[in-house]
Amino acid sequence: MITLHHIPFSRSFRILWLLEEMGLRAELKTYSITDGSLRAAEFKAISPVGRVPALEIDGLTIYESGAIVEYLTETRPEHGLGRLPGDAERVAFLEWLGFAETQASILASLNMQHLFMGDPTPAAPATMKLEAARLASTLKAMDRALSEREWLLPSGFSAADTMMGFNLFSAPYFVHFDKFPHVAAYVERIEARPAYKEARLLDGRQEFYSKDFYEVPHG
Ligand SMILES: N[C@@H](CCC(=O)N[C@@H](CS)C(=O)NCC(=O)O)C(=O)O
Repeated sequence: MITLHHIPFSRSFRILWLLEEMGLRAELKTYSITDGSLRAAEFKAISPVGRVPALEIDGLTIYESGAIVEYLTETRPEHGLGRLPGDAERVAFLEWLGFAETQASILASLNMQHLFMGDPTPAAPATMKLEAARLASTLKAMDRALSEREWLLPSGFSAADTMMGFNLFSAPYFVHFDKFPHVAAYVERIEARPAYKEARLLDGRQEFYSKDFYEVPHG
């Protein structure tokens, strides 16, 4: 029995999708980001600052999406979705897992500024502009890598794609993708994957974004 602590359209999708790629199905415990359930003592016993994902598997409870990805790929190497020590792509694999959080932390800041700090908190246009530019530079790095290959690692699809690919749900709300054609084509390849499609059906409705694009307001 596998249990995934989950919020629709959040980083727990990385794990939902990876499990589908492995042919594994978790029971979902779904939370809302706004109703206080993440702050309950019961959930903090699972994830110390009340964040998703957390995964219960093999008698363990694991939080941090990167740690979960490493655990799943190392304990289930038959799926070929990790790059184990000794693999020529090991370092690149680990770099993408870390880079996914570099990029996601910028997205979290943009989400905070544009979506969650409503009236009467004043928006901070200078911060929004800076974070959008920092997000664009991470997309540029991805675009460069993807100009040479279909997936982030030269040998093919891996869990690095589930870590980074999830970020591309949110990124187009803040940066237009027309400058990043290889990233745009990569999103199409992701969306064509059967495991991704299945995970999207299981994910649930996003309740964050109410606009197609969030412009930086004039400060
Ligand atoms: N580095 C962590 C970040 C987890 C995280 O921040 N998750 C967000 C959802 S995408 C969350 O649970 N936010 C709830 C909150 O900040 O209260 C990971 O990769 O698992």
